[in-house]
Amino acid sequence: MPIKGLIFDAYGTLYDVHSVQSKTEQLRPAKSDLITQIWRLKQLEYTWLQNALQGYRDFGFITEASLVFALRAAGVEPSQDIIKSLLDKYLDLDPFPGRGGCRLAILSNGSTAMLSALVKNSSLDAFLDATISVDDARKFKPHPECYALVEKKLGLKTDEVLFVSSNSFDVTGAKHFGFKVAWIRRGGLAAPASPIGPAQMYRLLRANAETLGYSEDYTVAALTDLITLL
Ligand code: LAC
Repeated sequence: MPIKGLIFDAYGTLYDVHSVQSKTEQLRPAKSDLITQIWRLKQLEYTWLQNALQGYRDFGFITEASLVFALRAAGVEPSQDIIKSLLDKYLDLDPFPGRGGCRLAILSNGSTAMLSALVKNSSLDAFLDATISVDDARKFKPHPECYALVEKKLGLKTDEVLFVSSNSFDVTGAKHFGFKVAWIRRGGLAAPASPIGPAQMYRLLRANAETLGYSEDYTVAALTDLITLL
């Protein structure tokens, strides 16, 4: 089947979640890397925990709860000012460069409110046919009901979709669901120098391929390389 739709993950794929570091640097320079990395690790962990609990609280709640965890873990008092300033940055993350008759859409763990702010603030809304939030499934990726939203919302069959993500757990989930998958491999690490810091730890855990046997169909280095697949 020809590919009729390109469906993108948002956080980490179209938007750089680590761009919050510009704010953590301003607020707590000595703890900036630690807060930034723990925040994202814990945010995803909380989505999986919520799925396992079979309860749903949207990504805005998860993002704030994981931020409070990260601040406390880094020894920083989670004041309302710090929390607000960092959550505001989450609605205006830096987009990665590069975009590209396929339909283009986002399928993200982000809540409807978070995603509409994000695509508007980055002007990506003009390029997208749809921005699909897992809010409608009340589960987080990699739950199959999340990926099933693509057919419900866009009428695209599973084999008409190329799903694009830099998050290796999302590659596993999308492949398990049946999509063709392109993995954007951003900075995986094989043999880091020792000792390593929080950013290297993050890359070791999240930027290397998962080993559960659901391998991607294509690996690219950047969004701009996707054009070679179409
Ligand atoms: C998303 C998370 C997985 O955008 O980054 O869905």
